[in-house]
Amino acid sequence: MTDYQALDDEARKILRDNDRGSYTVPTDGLYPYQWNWDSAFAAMGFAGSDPDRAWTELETLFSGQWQNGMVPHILFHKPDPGYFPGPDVWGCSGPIPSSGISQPPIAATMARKVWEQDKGAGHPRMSALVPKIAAWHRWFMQWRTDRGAVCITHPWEAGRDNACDWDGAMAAIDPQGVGEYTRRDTGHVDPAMRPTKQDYDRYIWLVQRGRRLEWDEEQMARDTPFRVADPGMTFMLLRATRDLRAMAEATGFDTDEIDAWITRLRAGVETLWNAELGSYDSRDVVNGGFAQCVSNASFLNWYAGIENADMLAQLDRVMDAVPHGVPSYDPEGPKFDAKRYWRGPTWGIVNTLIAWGLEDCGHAAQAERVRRTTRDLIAEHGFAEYFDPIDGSPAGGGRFTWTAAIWLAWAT
Ligand code: 2M8
Repeated sequence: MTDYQALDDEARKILRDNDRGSYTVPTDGLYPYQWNWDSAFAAMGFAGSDPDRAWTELETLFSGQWQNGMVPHILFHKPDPGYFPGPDVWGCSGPIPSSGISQPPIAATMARKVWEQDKGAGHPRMSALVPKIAAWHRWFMQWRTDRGAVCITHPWEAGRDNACDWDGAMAAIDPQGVGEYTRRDTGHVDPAMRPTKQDYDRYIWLVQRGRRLEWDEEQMARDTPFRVADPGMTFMLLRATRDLRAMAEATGFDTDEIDAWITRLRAGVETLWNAELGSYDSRDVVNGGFAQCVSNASFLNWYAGIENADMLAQLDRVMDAVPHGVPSYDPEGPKFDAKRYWRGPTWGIVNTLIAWGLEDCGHAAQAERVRRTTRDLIAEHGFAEYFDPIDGSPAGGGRFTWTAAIWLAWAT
């Protein structure tokens, strides 16, 4: 018999242990800083028991916002030798030492969730966040769209670091001159679960390029070898912009510009439909080709309010193919790797977003299937970063903030 009370207690303890006062680290050791979308999930996790702490999490995230509106993917509040690359490698000059790229924009969606649970006392805090979130979304619309689809300039920006989606664009990078560096991630977890050295050379090469160009968006966009339009980012920004609109309306913030973003993003989604694959897919903006990948991000269309019967059939297929879905890459695809991070494993956080979307669009049975499989994985194997979709074993870091957060807010 599963002891749900004990698991709830453990989830709350994980959030407390990873809490650094005004922000939460994803997990002790492996990720010792504040990550953007991890933090948004943490806010959701805190909301049920401590809305004040949930708002603080989001406010701390936006305290690192750059003048151009960008909200960095990592805020390096305190130096920590346990993670590479740190602030000295990024060389950024925002209000808080940070990385120079962003991450999946789910903060608006989570802010709305917190606000819905804390409408009275939370209203002024939500109101204060709205213009900041709008500035961030404006930055995405200005610097990260291609035909309305949201592009990434670094695999880390998508949050799905080594996804097969980027293989083609990564191969176009010649990481010559990147120099020697020491990875820290492989000292914390099994290297077979992490990106390869080939991947890391290119990650670091892209960071060095951004730094050389002083993180100037206009310059970085010129002659870049890496620019990929991502269904995950596009669906998440579309959903988040609708959530931003709801909050803007409630506070009297102008919604005309927000409506125009929604229209453009909606059009962008159409450019990511790969008819040959029968799925939403990443599109290399530099050479125009599709990645030919059904990933877990492909299934975020419902989360963005978009119905698609072919995707429903794809979802049934991938969930029938492995016992513990939703896998981050098609288990029947040629590159599937059950352990390697974003190339096969199941991620509870993405499952959460997929299931919310399914539920909103009236696919209750599918939503319940995704919820149950995620709940059982966590109940049986603990609060891991991600899971092997074939045998369910826990992978990556343990005692993970976002896994604890989805447990408390959604999985049970
Ligand atoms: C992973 O990414 C970081 C780089 O940002 C890393 O591997 O060093 C990803 O899973 C990302 O989505 C996540 O936000 C981060 C912290 O959990 O770890």
